[in-house]
Amino acid sequence: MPQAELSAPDPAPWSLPPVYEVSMSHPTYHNLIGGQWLPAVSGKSILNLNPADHTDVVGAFPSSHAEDVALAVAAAKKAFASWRLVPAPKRAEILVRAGLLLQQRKEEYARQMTREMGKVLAETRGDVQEAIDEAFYVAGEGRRLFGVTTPSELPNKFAMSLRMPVGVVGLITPWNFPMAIPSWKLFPALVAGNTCIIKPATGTPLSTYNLVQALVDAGLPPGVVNIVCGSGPSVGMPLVENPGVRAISFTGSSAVGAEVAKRSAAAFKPVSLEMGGKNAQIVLDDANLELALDGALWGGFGTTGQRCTATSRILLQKGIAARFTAEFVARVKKLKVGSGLDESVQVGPQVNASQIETSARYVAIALAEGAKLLTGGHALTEGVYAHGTFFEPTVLGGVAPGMRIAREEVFGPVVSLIEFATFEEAIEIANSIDYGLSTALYTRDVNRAFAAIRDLESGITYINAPTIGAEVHLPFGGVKQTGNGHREGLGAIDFYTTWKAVYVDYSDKLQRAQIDNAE
Ligand code: UN1
Repeated sequence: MPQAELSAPDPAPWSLPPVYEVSMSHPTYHNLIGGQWLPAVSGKSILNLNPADHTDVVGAFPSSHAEDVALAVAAAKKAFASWRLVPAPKRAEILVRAGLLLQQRKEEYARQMTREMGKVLAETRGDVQEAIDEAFYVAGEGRRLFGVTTPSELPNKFAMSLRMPVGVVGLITPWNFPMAIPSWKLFPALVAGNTCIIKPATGTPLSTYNLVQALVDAGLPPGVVNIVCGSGPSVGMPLVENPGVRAISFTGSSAVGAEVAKRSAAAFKPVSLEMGGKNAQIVLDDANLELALDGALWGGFGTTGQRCTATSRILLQKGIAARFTAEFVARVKKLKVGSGLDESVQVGPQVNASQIETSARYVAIALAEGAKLLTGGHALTEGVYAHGTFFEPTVLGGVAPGMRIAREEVFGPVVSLIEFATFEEAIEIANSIDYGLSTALYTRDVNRAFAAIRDLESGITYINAPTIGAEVHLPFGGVKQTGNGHREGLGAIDFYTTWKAVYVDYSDKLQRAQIDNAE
């Protein structure tokens, strides 16, 4: 049995920079397995392209398969034997140091993230900041992994419950928050004593490398975090099905989430799923309209509409609907679309061509259903847009709650306007979908605000603030088909630990629970 390490590990003498070789003028990155940067067994790689300019190759990343996953699982298992014995406050110190390193590297990492993912610099700085916030928040958990003590029913017997690590955990993360979301999963998993294999989104792995590099430089021992890059079917599913992986945390689409859940269930493996949204912002007649417009613009078109929490339905009460619509459309028309590296741009590209196709397809579906195109609706393909995947900020009016455009997730810069008469009707429309991630209500009526907090079926509700903008230390997740009941942020530790009940009998005789207790 390995001994517990009493001091934090030395800063990573084993670490190599992830840039392994340069070919065709772009860097080639390898998997991180057991502290070594290894090429995929297949020898193949996947190019990471700048969505604002596909001639700009960010790097080549390994195209891995089940055999790479198996190597990573073996490394993570080996590392677990000693990592679980490192005192949690010491594990937490590594997170603090990683957070400090991320602060130093924030600008560099934000620029790299804009290059690989597309969102504007202000937002990629926010994404790195979210990982910094998560590091400092979760580091506090190192001294707060509280268990519970309770009186035993028998004399001279002590009872307590402890949080134990789960073991090797598999983390599958999306492209829209390529550093923040990996940090939501990695940091609580690590502080709780687990070892991890992370599969970053196929199109945006570099930001996950940067996050893990900060951990490595902060002193994380080899094998505690392993990165395996590749597609969902070739890496994600083998990770889910590998018997050495004890739990899976997944953020992504509902279709893939359903498959992950099915395969995890077959192995009785705990799985945390965070999936889609069709988030509504409700604007009542008494709302501060300026504030509601600012919120709708940011919630709808921030991150080019590519957040799970993005505002995709705006529910307008009849008294303000015409004014709001006119003003909103005028503001949307003025949004500057372009490369996120240009500080004056407000809306970056969509992440890839398939997302553009989805946006275009949903506009066509909406128009066929009878919605009206108020602005936008097309891919931008000319001039400065020629080499990227850009889509016009789009507003659809006259949308009825039953239409597909009002019920299905688009994950692009496409916002639907729906009118309603009464507050009760607004709540009903907001709740009439299969998803339940985020909702927002704009009103000055405190009574309605509290009724909405109670009645809106969503994991997150904002009053007089947009549907995006969750902070790391509150629970993040949704109800209905958005998730399966787990939460990131507050509550994540519950997923990455398992309870152990402990009984210490100091009576020096056999005491039978339930039986001797009855006397
Ligand atoms: C997402 O919506 O995909 O709450 C993640 C927010 C961010 C995280 C969003 N902090 O908007």
